[in-house]
Amino acid sequence: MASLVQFMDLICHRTEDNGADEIYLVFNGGRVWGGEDGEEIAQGQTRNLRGLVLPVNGLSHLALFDEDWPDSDDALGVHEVNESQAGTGIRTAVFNWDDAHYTLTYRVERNPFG
Ligand SMILES: [Ca+2]
Ligand SMILES: [Ca+2]
Repeated sequence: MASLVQFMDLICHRTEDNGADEIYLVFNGGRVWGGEDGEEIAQGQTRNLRGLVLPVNGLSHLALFDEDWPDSDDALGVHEVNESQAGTGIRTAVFNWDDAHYTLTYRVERNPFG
């Protein structure tokens, strides 16, 4: 049975760049938030991701990146989301590679539509 992951608050505790980052979120290999150029975010800022709800079948992978140009983008961390987490309440993904520090809260629920 499939579950749904609902994302909540993405908090930037520390950026990877000097100044603002341009971040985007990748779920199972596809970019799902942040757009082509990334979402500009500074230390101490929060983004509301509650509009982002995605299906989770088995084990899924979430990754946060900082867009850089002309350098290649920086991976800031990966996190596993599992459909078996359904109904276990609010969880926190931590992305802290490259001296960056972001947290993203989310919850997994059983898909009411099957
Ligand atoms: Ca960077
Ligand atoms: Ca950047």
